[in-house]
Amino acid sequence: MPGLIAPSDYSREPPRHPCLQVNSKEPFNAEPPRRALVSSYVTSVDLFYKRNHGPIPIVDDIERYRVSVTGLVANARELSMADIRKLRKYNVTATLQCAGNRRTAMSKTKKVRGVGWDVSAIGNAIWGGAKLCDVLELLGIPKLTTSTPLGGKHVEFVSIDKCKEEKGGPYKASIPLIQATNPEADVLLAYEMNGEPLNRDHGYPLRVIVPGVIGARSVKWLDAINIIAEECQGFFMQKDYKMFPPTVDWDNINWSSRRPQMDFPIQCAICSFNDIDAVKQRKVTISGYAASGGGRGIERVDISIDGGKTWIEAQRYQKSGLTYVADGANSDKWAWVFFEAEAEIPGTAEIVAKAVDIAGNVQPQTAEEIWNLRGILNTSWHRVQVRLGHSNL
Ligand SMILES: Nc1nc2c(c(=O)[nH]1)N[C@H]1C(S)=C(S)[C@@H](COP(=O)(O)O)O[C@H]1N2
Ligand SMILES: [Mo]
Repeated sequence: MPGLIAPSDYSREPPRHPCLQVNSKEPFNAEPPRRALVSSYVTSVDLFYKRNHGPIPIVDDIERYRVSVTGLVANARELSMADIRKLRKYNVTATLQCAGNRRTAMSKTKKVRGVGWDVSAIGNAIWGGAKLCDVLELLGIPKLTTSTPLGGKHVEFVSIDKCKEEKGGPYKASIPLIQATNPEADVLLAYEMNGEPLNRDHGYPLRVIVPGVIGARSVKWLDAINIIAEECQGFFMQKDYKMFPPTVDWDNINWSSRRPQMDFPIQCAICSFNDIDAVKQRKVTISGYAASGGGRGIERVDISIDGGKTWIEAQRYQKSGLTYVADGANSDKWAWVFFEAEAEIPGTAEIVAKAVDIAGNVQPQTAEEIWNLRGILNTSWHRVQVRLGHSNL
């Protein structure tokens, strides 16, 4: 596609914030420190985790940039940024979470393959752009369409970055057409993040945002949108980002036996402490984030200071001064919820957090029971060991 180019090496990467903890340099994968993550409900672009599979693409001429929309539709089109900006603009506050969030902790049970992440491969931003359903309507696909007359049932997003896993080909993923054409699903073609044009790391000039779904489906640096009959056959849909049971290992894996992961499950993490930490006073404030997929709100966050024997309920909030109500008119449906609780700890304490969503889904107790070879979706109870004493660890 003219206007957008994909370098084949890492000599032209964008500048990045020095606070980021870098988990892999090439491709660049990094997350902010825990405490910084929960310092703001809307994550700053600089600190937002960066998850890449190749060198960052470059826009050489935004005027020439087009995204092609083709496939099983009567009238294919090429859309410029001006065409997309002409459509009604929506600002959707949505949390993006990598399926690999908390992978490092899962590896402690038994080694998993993949980039290691602490608890910060997640962030919450205000994404500005056009709704995908409005873009598809330009092509004559009505709202809430399951299948086009030509048999299109999925919408594939294709990028231009060069990914090793795709043997140098681009990153791609798809979602069902019914979700793409549902205005309530809020799937965006986003050109802004927190009121600014997207930066290179996050998909400039145009990316997909699929709220409530693992980050892997929110394709950055969009080159083409294809209406297709079957779900995308790319590596990241078929040979990655699938959840297997603990019995499956690299010698007996059958990738086609599982569906690609879409919604993320209920998750929460404590961000006010490291996994092993020290405090100067008995009285502590325990805070962090909770999020669930599919737009499910957070019903409850439970905190224990005795390893899970007894529990107290944490307070939840999205905006200060406004009580968070799951499914409430003032709540951001697709966004994380912060929690906070105060407690007095004895000399040493295992502090635990677990969240419950509005469907009553709860987090599993241990990583063992959900261990999977790719180390995705570690949503086990988050435990930190805290002792009274000096904090120079
Ligand atoms: N083109 C492209 N899109 C991509 C990726 C990628 O490597 N290339 N990574 C995906 C994954 S796995 C995640 S978690 C999110 C991360 O988005 P972010 O870097 O803006 O946080 O982008 C997704 N979209
Ligand atoms: Mo991811």
